[in-house]
Amino acid sequence: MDKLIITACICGAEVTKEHNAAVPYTVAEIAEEARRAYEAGAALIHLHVREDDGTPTQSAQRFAVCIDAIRAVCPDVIIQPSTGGAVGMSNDERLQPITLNPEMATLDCGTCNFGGDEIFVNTENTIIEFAEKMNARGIKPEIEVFDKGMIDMALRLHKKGYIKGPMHFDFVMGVNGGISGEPRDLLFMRESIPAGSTFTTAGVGRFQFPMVTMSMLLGGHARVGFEDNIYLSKGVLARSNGELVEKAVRIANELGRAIASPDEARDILGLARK
Ligand code: KMH
Ligand code: ZN
Repeated sequence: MDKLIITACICGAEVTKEHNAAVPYTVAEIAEEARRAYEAGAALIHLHVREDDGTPTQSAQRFAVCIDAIRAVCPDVIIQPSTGGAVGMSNDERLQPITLNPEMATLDCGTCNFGGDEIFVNTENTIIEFAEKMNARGIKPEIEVFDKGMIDMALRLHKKGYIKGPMHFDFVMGVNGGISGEPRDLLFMRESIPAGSTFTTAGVGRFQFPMVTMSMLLGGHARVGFEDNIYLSKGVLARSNGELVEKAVRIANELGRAIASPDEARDILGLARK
């Protein structure tokens, strides 16, 4: 089994300081949360950025400043900007961070209810546009799928040449509108991707640690962080993303799964070093 790549999704676009005061907004807070996650064992930072007041933004300039600040404290970590941004953003707005030519970025492969009246819109043409623009820059997509049908969409676009292999998936389990986070759900997702693909698993809320544990057992990778879950255990708020990464490392140690360094993660994911 490959070493375990731990992704820290430190900030997200929807979670706020009202949910957990440790959610980072400012450049300094984002860099500090990245540092804590990295020092605890994260090889990859899935990055959203905010204005100082917490408003989500996809501004390339804000991403550049945050990436520089993260690089200063985590020199070799893989930084994966979100192209999902926040619900309601336009495609052009969402695509801004790819102009910085990151090693990776997310590619969301379908439309999904996000609770209440929120809909995260990714039409087929949007997915193709994002994939082509990422291909042109040599950016490896992390294929974010919130439901099994989104895997099928990714496989269709792979067949048509828009998404290159080997593919790397992120199974997001437990969004209010997507697939749930029961063991059978993760087995179904894992069995639906082609041999030779890699996957990480993100469980939302109470599904975070059950899903990452199962992912570790299945040979997948693990994503933890405030974007998906703010609790260390039932009713106990995590004080930083670092605590969530530490917990994932403890579980991996118990299961005998070694932790990948950023460069080992690059080899596993086939990333072109930039
Ligand atoms: N904030 C969600 C609407 C991604 O990063 O690519 C979308 C999201 C997915 O977080
Ligand atoms: Zn995200």
